[in-house]
This record gives sequence, structure tokens and C-alpha cells, in this order.
Amino acid sequence: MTTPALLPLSGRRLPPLNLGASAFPHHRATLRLSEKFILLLILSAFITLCFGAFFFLPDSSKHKRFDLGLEDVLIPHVDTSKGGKNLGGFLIHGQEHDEHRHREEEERLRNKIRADHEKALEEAKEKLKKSRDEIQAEIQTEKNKVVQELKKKDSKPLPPVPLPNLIGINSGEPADPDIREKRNKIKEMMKHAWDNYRQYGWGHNELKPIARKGHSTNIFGNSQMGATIVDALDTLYIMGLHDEFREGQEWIDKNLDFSVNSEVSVFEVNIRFIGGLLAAYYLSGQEVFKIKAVQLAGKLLPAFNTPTGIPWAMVNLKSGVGRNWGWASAGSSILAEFGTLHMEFVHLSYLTGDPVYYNKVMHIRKLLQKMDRPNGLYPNYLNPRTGRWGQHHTSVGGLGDSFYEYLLKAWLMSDKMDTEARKMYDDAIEAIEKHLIRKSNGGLTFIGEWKNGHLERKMGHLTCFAGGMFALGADGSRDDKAGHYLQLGAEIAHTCHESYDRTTLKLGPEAFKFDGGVEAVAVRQNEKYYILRPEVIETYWYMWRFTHDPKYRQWGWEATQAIDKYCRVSGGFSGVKDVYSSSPTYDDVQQSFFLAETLKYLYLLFSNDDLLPLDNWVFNTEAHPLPVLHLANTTLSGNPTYQ
Ligand code: DMJ
Repeated sequence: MTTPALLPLSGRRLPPLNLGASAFPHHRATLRLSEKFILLLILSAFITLCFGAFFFLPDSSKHKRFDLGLEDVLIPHVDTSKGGKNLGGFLIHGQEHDEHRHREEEERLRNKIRADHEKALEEAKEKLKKSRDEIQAEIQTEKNKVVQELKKKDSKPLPPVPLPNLIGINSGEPADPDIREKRNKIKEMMKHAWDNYRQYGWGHNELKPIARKGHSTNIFGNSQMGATIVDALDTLYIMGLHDEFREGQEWIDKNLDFSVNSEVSVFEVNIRFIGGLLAAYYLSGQEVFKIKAVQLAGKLLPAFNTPTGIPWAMVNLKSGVGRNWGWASAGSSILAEFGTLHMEFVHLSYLTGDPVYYNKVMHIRKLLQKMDRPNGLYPNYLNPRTGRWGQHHTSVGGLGDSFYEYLLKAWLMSDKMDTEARKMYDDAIEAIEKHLIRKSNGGLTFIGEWKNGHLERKMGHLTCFAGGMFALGADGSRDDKAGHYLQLGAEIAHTCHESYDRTTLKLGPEAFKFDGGVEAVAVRQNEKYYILRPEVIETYWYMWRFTHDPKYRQWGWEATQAIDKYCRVSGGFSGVKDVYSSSPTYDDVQQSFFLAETLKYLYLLFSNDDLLPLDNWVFNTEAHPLPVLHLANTTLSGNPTYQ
């Protein structure tokens, strides 16, 4: 009996076994039962052998599934040019030679794996000989290396851009000795605030001047980001406090780190940190401030990842997760927050050549332009998921204020090229004048708050900035109403001065009413505090620049004296809880904006106008001066008015 030859490596199938009559014709008659049995045994042994060979021989398809880069070694190839034939992926011609090569390669690989194993074992043994401390130190060194590498990458110099014309960075020293003396007093107050923060709160966000320790609020998250240092830098520079400025710069260079697991307010970080760093960069030319500003801006960008592109109020600097304030109407974002990014973001795009920042704020603008506005007014709340307004409340004070300010300043900052922003400002101001601005019985002009179709006759301290805004926007106003807006600015300044003058401490309350016989006076106990806010002094300064009416310097000096008398303590400056009380209690917080804004505006009020002239500089809402960008020749992609 012959059995068909097996070609185990060929993979050929065995011919089918025919156990019927045609398979063994000569034996048909003579086959007995025992012979049949032996034959069956032989056949079954043969089948078992075939199955064994089939299952235990190497399977090339398995090798193919793991891509170890070894395909060239383990998968047989057919070089058809040399007459080889591919039969089911196995070689017939030249097979022996390749099998040999194949075995050699396998051996080489096995040796390599063995050697690697031994090496790893040796290294592990060596490690185990070291003490725990040594191992930890090694890990730390490795970590530090990685951090250093990342830092190097982060602090790569940014592409050079032509610096805008920086005019008016000078001492602004007034000739009049009386004015000089007043200005020196304000400088001394700045030094008192800074030195105490330096001593007791260094690196913390703010200072508790009575407890003499650091202070922070949730707007800065839970980390120590030195908010006072960053916010105060440009004031120190302008006042010529150069040693203090250098101390601040050194701290920022070495310690200001934004890779922290901390949830911060996008708005506050933008106006205080990015604004502060950019202003410090433009004034001093020190590259570190620009680099830090850009790093920080990168950390804020994830806040814009919402269904509409309207940013969240808060973002975690590490994870990039954003959310809104729990108290805001229907999960809304706040107009004054997402509407107060434009100036800083345009500068960031200008300095980096990266349009991402510019595109983010222009997207917000475009979205707002498309929306219906009840009575032409912008409500304070906008839902970033649905793109719909929340409650129909409108305010030129808290929640709304700096949105209007930034429309005007976007136009000014673009060298008056951004006419779209100017139009939005003009439209908004017209609606505000129509619906929110009234005269009290006693003849005081005030700006109320619009709540669901009803005017609340109450004005906030924050709203007092609007006097300065109206004056700043007078030039270039629609229908040439410059005189009207300058007058409106003067009336608001007067009303706000009255709110100071009608208190015991000569400091303004947080909010004041014009209702039921009350004029410019706080009624509720929780609106009687003064927390070192700048808005009234800010308006005095703008009014001074545009009119040179000496009453603004006089009012500014009254406020300076009141602050020095009632808010100064040996550990710095504190807010007071009741401006109508002759024995006020302190809130024990030295706000960073006291150094950034209040003292800066006071100092400028008693300086010459050629220090930071308003034709060349635009102050952000935290009083950080940014230069006008003559963008006529610069392309910031996206807005045709800039091209
Ligand atoms: C500052 O942080 C800014 O002026 C902001 O726009 C609102 N108010 C505070 C100070 O009062």
C-alpha cells in the first residue's frame, strides 16, 4: 500500500481518502475482517500523524500579527525575480538557504533577548544596593531634568515684533511744588503698601494688614500667585520705585508658575495678571514679562471650549476644566467678564504673531452682534451652552461695566481703526442713556440698574468709572456730541464726589440710592463699606486730563487724605466696613487693585500730562497702560478693518 508523499512544509492538502470500492479494487473479495481491522489501525495512525503535523508546525500568520519589526526575518519572502515561486507563502525554490538564514536570525534574536535580560537584572541588583534616599534623590534629579527641559521649551524667545511707539514713559514731574509734594505723599503711600506686603504677604495674592499675613480670595484659586506683585509692577515703575520693581521682577522670574492645580477667574487673571505683565513689559522692555503673559494666556484658552465659544468664568489652570459661578443666572457667563478680554488678547496676538487670541475675542464680538438686545441693552448674563441671554438685567456697574469700557478702548487701542467696536459702543451708550441715566430730584445725574423692564434707582461705586469713560469717548462720538459726553462725564464725577462727601469718612460707599428722599447715600448696612476701590478717582483723573479743572485735583486730594487717615494701619492699608461711622472697623484686606489702580490714578492726577499721554496709551480696566497699536499696516487675520 502506498501512501501519498507528505510535503509538510508546503502546506499542501492531503488528497481525499477514498475508503469505498474504488480505493482498493484488487483486494475487494479477499479482505477478511482481521485484515480490515489492521488496515483501519494503520489508517487511523496515519490520520493522527497528519493532524499532529498540521497543528504543531510553525504558523506564519501568527508571526505576522505582532509587528516587532521582525517581519523581514520571520516571514519567508519570495524573490520572484530569481525564479522563486510563492505557494501559500512558503518557499519551494531556494528554500534551504532561507531556512538557514531564518534559523541564524532566530538565534541572534534569542541571544539579544538573553543579554538584555541579564543587563536589566544587573541594573536592578545595583539599584537594590542603594539606600532609599539615594534612589529618591535619583528620581528627583530625573524629574528636575524633565521640568528644566519643559521650562526651556516654554521660555523660548517669542518672535520679535516691532515695538509700538512708546511715547511718554518719563517722570511726569510737576513744576508746582505743592503738586509735587502731594504726588510725593502718594508715592510714600505706595511704598507703605508695598513694603508691608513685602514683609508680611510676599508671594501671597494679597495682604491682611492687621493680621499681618497673606490673604487670598477664590478669584485667584487656592494658589499663591503673587497677585499684588504683578498688579503693582507698573505703578512701581511709573513712580520710579526701581528697587521694588526689580524685586518684583525677580520673584516673577523665579516663582511665578502657572502649572498649578488651581481654579481661577478668567476675567480677573486676564485684567490683573496678563494686563499687569504686558504693561510691565512695554514699560520696562523686560522679556520675562512678555513670556509669562503668553504662558498664562495659554492656560486660559481651554476656558473657551464651550458650545458657543463664550468662555467659562473659571478655569482650572492645570486641567483646563472650566465652569461658571454657581450664583450666576441659569449657569450663565457674565457680560463684564467675557467682554473684558479684548485689549489684552489683541496685544497677545500682536506680540506672538499667533491669531488664536484675537480670533477668540472676535468670535465673542460676532456672536454678540448677531443677538437681539432687549431695548437695545445688553443683559448681564449669557448662557455659554445655549447662546441665550439669562435674566434681563443690565448694569454699567458690576457684571456689565468693563464690557462697554472695552468696546471704546478697542477702538482707541487700534488707533481708531476698529470702527466696528466704536459703533457697538455708540449704540450701547445711546440705549443706556435712554433707559438707565436719570436726574434725581436734587439734580444729581445717576446711572441706575435695569431689572426686567424696571429701573432700580441705585448706583454702585463701580459705576462711577463711567464718568471717565464718557469723557474718554467724547472725541469721535456720533453726531459730534463730544460736548454732551464731556458734560455727562462731569455730571457723573460730581454725583460720585457727592457720594463721598455725604459720608462721615469722606470715602464712598459700595452703593448709593436716589429714592424716597435719599440722594447719593447708602441705605442698606451691607452697602456702606469702602474697600479701597479706584473708580471715583479714575473718573477724576480722566476729567482732569480733558478739562484741567482744578476741582478734580482738589477732590482727588480729599480722597487721598481720607484714605491715609482712615484706611492706613501700621501693616498697610485696609478697607473699612462703614463709611458713615466715626469709629469704623477694618475689613483687614489690602486689595491688589489699591496698588494697581487707586494709587496709580492718584499719582497720575498729580503728574504732568506728558506721562503716559492718552493719545498713545490706553489703560485696561485694572489701570494697566497698553500702547496704542498702529495696526493699519499689520494683519491680524479675521477682521477686515484691521487689514
Ligand atoms: C478692578 O479689579 C477693576 O477695575 C475691575 O474692572 C472692577 N473693579 C475692580 C476694582 O474695584
